[in-house]
Amino acid sequence: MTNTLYDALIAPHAQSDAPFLTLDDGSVQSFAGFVERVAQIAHVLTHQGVVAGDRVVVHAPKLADTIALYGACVQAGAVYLPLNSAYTESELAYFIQDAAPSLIVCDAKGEASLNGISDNATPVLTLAADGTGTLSKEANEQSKTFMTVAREPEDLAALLYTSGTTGRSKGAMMSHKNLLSNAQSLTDLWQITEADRLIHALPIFHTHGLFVAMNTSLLAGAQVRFMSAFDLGAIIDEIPESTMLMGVPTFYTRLLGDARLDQALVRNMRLFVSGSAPLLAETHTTFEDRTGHRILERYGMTETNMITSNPFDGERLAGTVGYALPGTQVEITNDGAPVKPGEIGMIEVRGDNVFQGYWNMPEKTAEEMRDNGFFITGDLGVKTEDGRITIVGRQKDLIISGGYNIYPKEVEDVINDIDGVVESAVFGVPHADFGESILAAVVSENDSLDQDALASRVEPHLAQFKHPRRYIITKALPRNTMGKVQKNLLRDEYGA
Ligand code: MLC
Ligand code: AMP
Repeated sequence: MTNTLYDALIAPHAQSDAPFLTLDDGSVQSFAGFVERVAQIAHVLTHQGVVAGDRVVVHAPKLADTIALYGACVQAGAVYLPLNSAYTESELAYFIQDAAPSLIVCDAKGEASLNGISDNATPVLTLAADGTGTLSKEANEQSKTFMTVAREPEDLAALLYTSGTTGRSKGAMMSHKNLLSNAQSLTDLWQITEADRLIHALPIFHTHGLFVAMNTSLLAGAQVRFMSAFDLGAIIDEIPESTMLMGVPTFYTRLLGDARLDQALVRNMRLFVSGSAPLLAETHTTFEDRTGHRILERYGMTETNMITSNPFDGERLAGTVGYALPGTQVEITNDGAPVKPGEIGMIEVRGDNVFQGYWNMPEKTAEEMRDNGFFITGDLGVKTEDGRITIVGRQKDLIISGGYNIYPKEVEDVINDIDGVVESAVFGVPHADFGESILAAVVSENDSLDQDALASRVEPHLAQFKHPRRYIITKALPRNTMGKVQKNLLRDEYGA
């Protein structure tokens, strides 16, 4: 009996008393303790009727038990479906209806609304920020061993929702092989070992904090300083005791804003990784001047896991995302045909890292996945003769704020639904902390729709990070001769 991910990431640690997760209160969970907790939670899943292939929705705080729940889904053969803890009730309703989960695990505060959304048809267990709740209570009573459910490389391990240019979120189906192959590539390339200690301050509902950070640590047997949330002071405190940090560019600009960051502080650190959004070349060079470390920038996507990385040994070039990972092919194309080195084109990716398609959306999968297996990322790039890739822009209409993706269409749909709004255009402008910030230009036929009125109508529908930071009331949106809204003109006008 084999279970691809469990056998590689979790089973090898069953006898290890080495520390795995160090939490904010200083308590430490050993690897063996983690394996046992995974088993206890796997029993809870089974008792709730979860069987192989069933989706388990997780809308919970960042806790050791949340990671054990991910492990338990793997061990029980279920499909782990994490959701951003900032999502509103109306956002959650869509995911639950689309994914038809067999179990929902949520923060105690969300229990009533999630029960309402699922019409009490799906069992709901709770996991509160202090670690209490019905999931942990039931788990405490279970055996610490569990008969692992067989799962093949092609079986699904996770479903990660990603928004799209159409405004409707799509569930990216990730197989055991997709996740394991990428964890193996990154662990080898970045030379992660059991001597490492990773500072983990990312959320665990996205591919970066969950798969890039946790799967590699589990595979290598590395220790993790598992922070419940981003806390600059805590990161500074942990740096001398740690060897690695993985973050979005905002982590690095915030670190640079702290006078304590210097060469002496980072003397024990081995690697700083950045990804999920473009790292400004200026941040890269300033960070090197202050610390002597060249941040290693890598590039990825929910659907593909990680695609490229700057070298571990070798030149990490500011402004580039490095080379295709081993086992991953990257082509720069024009209408599907590869262009010459130095020419700009669409970044396309093929390899074991590329997902199985969108949940329940074969037509969307067909639009973005070519018959030859290449996935069309929507990012524009250029490749040198020797294969080094630079991202030069995006064809998709996307804003990345602090590493979170915001698809303007989703926000425009909400604004356009407000009585009196004629039309709107949502766009990103440069922001010193978040990289990009979100603005909305609104054409309205109702004079009372001011900044506050618009903000209060949008608020209940969208997670906080998707809220426009400013509404610009305007008579008309700039359009080209084809009638298409020219967001570049809005960005130029309001960018400053
Ligand atoms: C928080 N806020 C944000 C925001 N994060 N607004 C816009 N964009 C964001 N990213 C809101 C808060 O709700 C708050 O609102 C206000 O902004 C200020 O919050 P803060 O205290 O400064 O934010 P903080 O909690 O410190 O969070 C910032 C952050 C966080 C950068 C640490 O956003 C973060 O962890 N980002 C990482 C996201 C990530 O993991 N992305 C990977 C996706 S996977 P108010 O009104 O209450 O003041 C992917 C593929 C790949 O992209 O390649 O990895
Ligand atoms: P997501 O859909 O949330 O997985 O976000 C994936 C997108 O983030 C990619 O398609 C890119 O546009 C962007 N991205 C990730 N890493 C980088 C990077 N290093 N530089 C620029 N953009 C990045």
